[in-house]
This record gives sequence, structure tokens and C-alpha cells, in this order.
Amino acid sequence: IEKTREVEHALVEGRLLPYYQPIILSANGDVIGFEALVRMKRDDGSIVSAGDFHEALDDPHLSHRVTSTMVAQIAADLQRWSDQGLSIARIGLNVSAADFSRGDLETRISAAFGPRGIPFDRLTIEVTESVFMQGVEETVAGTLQRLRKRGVLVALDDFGTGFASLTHLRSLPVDIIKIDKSFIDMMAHDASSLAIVELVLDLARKLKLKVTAEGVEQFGQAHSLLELGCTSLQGYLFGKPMPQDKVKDFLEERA
Ligand code: G
Ligand code: G
Ligand code: NA
Ligand code: MN
Repeated sequence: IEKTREVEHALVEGRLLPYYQPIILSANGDVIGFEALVRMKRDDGSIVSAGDFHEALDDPHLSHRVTSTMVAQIAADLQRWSDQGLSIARIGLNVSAADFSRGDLETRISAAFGPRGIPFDRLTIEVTESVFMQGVEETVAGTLQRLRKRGVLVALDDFGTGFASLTHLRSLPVDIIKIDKSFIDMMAHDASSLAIVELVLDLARKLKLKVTAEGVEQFGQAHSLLELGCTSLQGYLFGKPMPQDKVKDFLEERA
């Protein structure tokens, strides 16, 4: 409750902001986009990660408002980057079940992107399987389908940790699977984690889905994943989540 109030306060005062973590194309190391991760700025200037206020994001009303502020800031940041001459292909936005229950996700994205002339194909929506467990599967699928028609890609996040993953791959409009960090952490040490990673990559090939490996920290992991055919990589090895104004330097240093 305390956390929820603190986050609400931060929201009202404009102290919730997106940090951006790079996503890398395995084949050539190009930066193909960034995932936006919400951060809370405290009055003393310190930055708090979403993992530390997860309870607040479980509150449907607050979570809905957090998404709205994230969408608005992502649109503004995309415009700033474009004005700086940077081409950033896509930004990943994390959404939760609450974002689907009111049926206004598309409207909220339109309101932020439309006036700036930013096309929907600059956005990837990241959903976890939990959004399909709240008895609103049809609403979720319908919303995602409409967004995809406008160019949004859909990523299934934390893949492998939820329930009935395979059912969701069959019935839902998904473009990208994000393999959960826990499998990437363990694949070098544990035969079953490696087997699961291989299985997911094989399945993705057959279903013509792209795969992003999350939480890549070591060069050896990146190397194995490339050999196994994983199309894109994300993790501290390439970059930690960073504020909007650090992205330009990051891209220029890599170029
Ligand atoms: O780096 P980090 O601590 O931000 O992320 C922790 C968790 O919080 C992750 O599971 C991530 O999906 C979630 N998260 C990060 N940013 C957002 C956001 O903007 N909206 C929602 N709903 N979840 C987020
Ligand atoms: O649940 P989701 O996948 O959206 O959130 C990703 C979480 O993992 C965020 O908290 C992000 O900051 C964190 N993260 C991303 N890359 C790495 C990494 O290489 N190592 C660790 N420890 N955490 C990471
Ligand atoms: Na995510
Ligand atoms: Mn993720």
C-alpha cells in the first residue's frame, strides 16, 4: 500500500519515466530496438527499478495510468531521437492485463503517436502469459489483432515461465517470443535448460516467429545463442536500461 502511494505520487509529479534497454540483432550486432522499462525518480534523484515497485503495477488502476504515461513519453522520445537524426526501429512497451480490460489501448497509443505522425510500426507490445489468464482472452486477442494490422508487433514475454505457453502460441497473434532470463542463465550449466532453449528456437522456426533471448550477460551465452539460431539478444552484455538522453551516445559508440 505504501509503495502504491509512492508510485502514484511519482506518477502525478511526473517522476515516472522510461529507461531504454537495447535489443541486438545476433547476426551482425546491429541495434534493432529498445525495451522501455519504467523507472521511478525519487526526490533525491535516485532511480528505482520496476522490480522494486512491482506490487504497485499489480494495481489495475495505477497500472493503466503507468502505461498511459509510458506511451506518451515513448512517443515524445521517438520524436526527439528522430529530430537528432537517429533512426530507432522499435520500442517495446510492457503492458498488463489492466491495459486490455478497458478496451482503450489502441486509442491511447493513437492519441500519443498520431499527433506526432509516428507510425504504429515503431512499437512492440510485450505481454506476459498472465494477461491471458484473467478470463479476457478474446478481448486481448482482438485488441492485439487490431494493433498488428496497424504495424505493431506482439512479443510474448518471459516465455517458458507461465502456463500453457504452447496453447497461447497457437491461438494468439504473436510475432516474437522472449525467452526468459532464467533459461539463459542456466543453459551453460544445466542440460534441461539448454534443451528447452533449443526446443523453443526450433518451435519458433517452424511457426515463423522471431526469438529474443533475455538477460544475456556473458559473451559465451551470446555465442551459443547465435549458433543455435536465436535472432536477437538483450542483456547487460550489450547494455543496461538507460535514460533517453544516453541513447544517442550509446548508438554512436557502437557504430
Ligand atoms: O528492470 P525492471 O526492474 O524494470 O523490470 C521488472 C519488471 O517490471 C519486469 O517484469 C517488467 O516486465 C516490468 N515492467 C517494467 N517496465 C514496465 C512498464 O512500463 N509497465 C509494466 N506493466 N511493467 C513493466
Ligand atoms: O520481465 P521483463 O523481461 O520485461 O523484465 C526484464 C528485467 O530483466 C528487467 O528488470 C531488466 O532490467 C532486467 N534485465 C535485463 N537484462 C538483464 C541482464 O542481463 N541481467 C539481469 N540481471 N537483469 C537484466
Ligand atoms: Na518485458
Ligand atoms: Mn521480458
